[in-house]
Amino acid sequence: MKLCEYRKSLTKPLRQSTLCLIVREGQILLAMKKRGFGQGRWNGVGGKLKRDESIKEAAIREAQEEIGITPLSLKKVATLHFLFPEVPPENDWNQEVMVYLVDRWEGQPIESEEMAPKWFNIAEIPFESMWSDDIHWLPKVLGGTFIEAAFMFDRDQKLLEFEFLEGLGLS
Ligand code: 6OG
Repeated sequence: MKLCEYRKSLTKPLRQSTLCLIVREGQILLAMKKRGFGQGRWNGVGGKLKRDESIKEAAIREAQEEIGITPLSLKKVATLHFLFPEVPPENDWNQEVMVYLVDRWEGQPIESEEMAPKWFNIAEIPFESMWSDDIHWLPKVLGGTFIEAAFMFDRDQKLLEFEFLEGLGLS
């Protein structure tokens, strides 16, 4: 199925999730996911919203839980849809992810049960050990472009197709 057809076939809103990219002069803090969805990949920190929580509250809570820091500035830089048409809906892999850049925070990044953080030079981001969508949008948002995009994967988490949807009011 084509990405545009699958998007049209979706009948309910996607589950919302957050992703914070912590940045400082020329560097980005990524964290290695130690378990569950995305295990073995470097990523920003984030996760699903809890009931009655705003997106920003969820982004802050997840950063606290996963690497022990409290974001003080959250700048929205992307809305991304991740779609897995071949995976049963009850697995809950389809999601709408709000991405934030964070350049002020409290606390020192520490390893948790779920994630192990590490600073990378922006010129040395380990894309080969990240979700395969990242190379298509992360350099753009780090360069200051706001992104709306949808990415479709197969059951083995291989990227099949993607679309940039700037200006189409995705979120
Ligand atoms: P939990 O479901 O473990 O949070 N996430 C993705 N990030 C990237 N870069 N690519 C994807 O392509 C992703 N799918 C999900 C959102 C999952 C965390 O991983 C992000 C959340 O921050 C498929 O609670």
